[in-house]
Amino acid sequence: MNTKYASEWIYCVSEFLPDDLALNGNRFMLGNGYMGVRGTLEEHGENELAGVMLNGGYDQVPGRWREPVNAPNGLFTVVDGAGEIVRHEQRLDLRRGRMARETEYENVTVESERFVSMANVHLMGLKYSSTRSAKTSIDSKVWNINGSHFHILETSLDEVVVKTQEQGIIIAVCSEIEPIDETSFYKYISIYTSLDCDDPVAAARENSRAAKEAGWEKVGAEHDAVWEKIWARCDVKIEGDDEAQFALRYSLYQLQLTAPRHSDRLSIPARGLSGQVYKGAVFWDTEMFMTPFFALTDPAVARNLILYRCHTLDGARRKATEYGFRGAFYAWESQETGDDFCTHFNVTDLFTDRPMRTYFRDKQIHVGADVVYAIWTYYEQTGDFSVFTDGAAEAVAECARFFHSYAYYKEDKVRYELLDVVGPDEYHERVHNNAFTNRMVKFALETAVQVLELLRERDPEFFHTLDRQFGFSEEVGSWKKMAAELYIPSPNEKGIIEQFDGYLKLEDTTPEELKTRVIKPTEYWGGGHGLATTTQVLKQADVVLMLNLFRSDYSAEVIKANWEYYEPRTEHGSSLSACAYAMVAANLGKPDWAYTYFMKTATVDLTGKSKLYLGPLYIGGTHPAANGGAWLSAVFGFAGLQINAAGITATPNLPSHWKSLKFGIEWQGKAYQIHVKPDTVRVYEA
Ligand code: IFM
Repeated sequence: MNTKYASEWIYCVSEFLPDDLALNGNRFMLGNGYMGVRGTLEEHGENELAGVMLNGGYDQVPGRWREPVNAPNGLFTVVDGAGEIVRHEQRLDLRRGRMARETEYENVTVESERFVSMANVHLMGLKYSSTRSAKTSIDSKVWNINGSHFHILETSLDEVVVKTQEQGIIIAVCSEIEPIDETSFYKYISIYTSLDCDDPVAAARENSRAAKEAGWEKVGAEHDAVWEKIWARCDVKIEGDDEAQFALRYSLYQLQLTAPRHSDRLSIPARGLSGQVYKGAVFWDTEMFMTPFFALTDPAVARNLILYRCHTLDGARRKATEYGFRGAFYAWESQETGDDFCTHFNVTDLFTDRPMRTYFRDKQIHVGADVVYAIWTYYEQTGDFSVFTDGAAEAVAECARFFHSYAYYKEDKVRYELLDVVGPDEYHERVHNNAFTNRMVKFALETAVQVLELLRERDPEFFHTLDRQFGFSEEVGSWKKMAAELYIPSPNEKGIIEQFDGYLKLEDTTPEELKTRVIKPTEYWGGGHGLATTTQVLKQADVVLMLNLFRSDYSAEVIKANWEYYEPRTEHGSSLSACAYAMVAANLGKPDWAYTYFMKTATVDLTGKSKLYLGPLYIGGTHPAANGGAWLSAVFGFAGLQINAAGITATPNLPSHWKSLKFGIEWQGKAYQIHVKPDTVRVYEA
């Protein structure tokens, strides 16, 4: 085993394995929400998947997918004639967000340390030393999945300016070197784009100059100080399980480095800032698995994530219109405008090499309800009413309007139904009455009614202005009716809630058995003729996720029956799945069932054990939703945290070998510490 936790805060790899390059690029990520820097070595370039991903900057090469921009790499430094690697150690310090490496080549030894400043989001710092002199520059020949995005405008050793193809975004990377001795130096690298300011070149130059003037110690200390504050808010301490402790901390680290603290126009892409997989797009992952974490640990970040959806509401309106509906239909794959960049043919058939029609974009309507869920939980937990007047009330109401226009009213059954949808389980497309979707939509409609009432009561002037513009109040009655009469599948005589109409009549088998039928290892199990399509095998938590969110609607017997029914049928082909099973099991008083799923979600970016291909498409990278899921599983699962009008309570369900679990939350503007042991709970103001 060449990887280890060198201490409770340090992750360390002590061997250089070329096969692990992609994985280590993810594992050793640094970032600050503005940019994500892959943990490749300074001498690495496009072949080793070096990456400086810019959050929110997208570009399209004609005829290819739109993807986030990988900026010129200012860390690039090589020593000619170094030879083969003899010894290598690479360390990531989670507490301070710094990566260090020491590599002995046949002819030279290289040491470096780097950070991506949390205090100054445009800045990276590199300290480099070698036993022979090195050449440092800015590498503009970068790794891209869908073609080269740059026209190079200027290039020199310390300044590269490029322009993107589609929108002509100017990206300026400038650096200043401070020599330490003949073979060692500090390098201050700055990135600005024309999305940030009018003159990115001048801004990047000035930023590097000022950093050099301040010096390594000072800019480093400012960066460390922000990380210290971050950890003070979100750290979780597990007593009795060092492996789980490290994995959970590491998950929080990965999540934090993606968080946009500096802007309310950005969110967190499904693969974080680790690359261009999934087009760098924002999915429901953010609202369901990340925003709840930030809402309770760093509400300002959660607010930014919510405002991103408010700023992109027009894109969602355009999508609703495109499909012939009213209101807002949020994108399945959202970039900077909120338009949907998910393609109609999202997977290539491995047997025919032809694009397969998938319906994620058209039918995964639950995404709007997930946005509403995040907004409402944020409001409930923070009490921040201003989010509604800053755009969230309009977003919530437009989602309700969309759902009403999407639904069918069945006269004979005297109920509303949601037909032709895709639920979280993407292996079964175009199904009717997916339990998760229907329940979430009911929640969204009820929330919309509640939000408008709240607005009318607390800010009548704003309410009337909004209403004059959009006429929501005329529709509130129809939303109430639909919420009351929307069909929610009930448990059958065995307590099982059918995932969608007809699910229980499908062939009953397991993922293990399906694997024996596979012809090509990475063939896609869903779509029109995938292996799972005609069976009850589901890709990811669906009914179980619904039960986790609406626990109080169901008895413990029903929840248990469904966990036991769906668990052996779930492939966990999505990293979003494990945490739902962990949370529900823990709340059933089965923490040892939950533990396996907790560790699966908490270690996904350490082990790299996640699905790497969707058909022939590479989908690797980091997994911020699973990282968020690790926190949710610990806090809402093992600690059994419940927050409602009555206050904060916890009902511990700790794994048998855990002695205690301690964490902080911020609720209604006050900080609390919660310390649970198997038989005791302490909640106190911090
Ligand atoms: O949003 C998920 C989806 O639920 C399953 N496929 C991957 C997406 C991005 O993580």
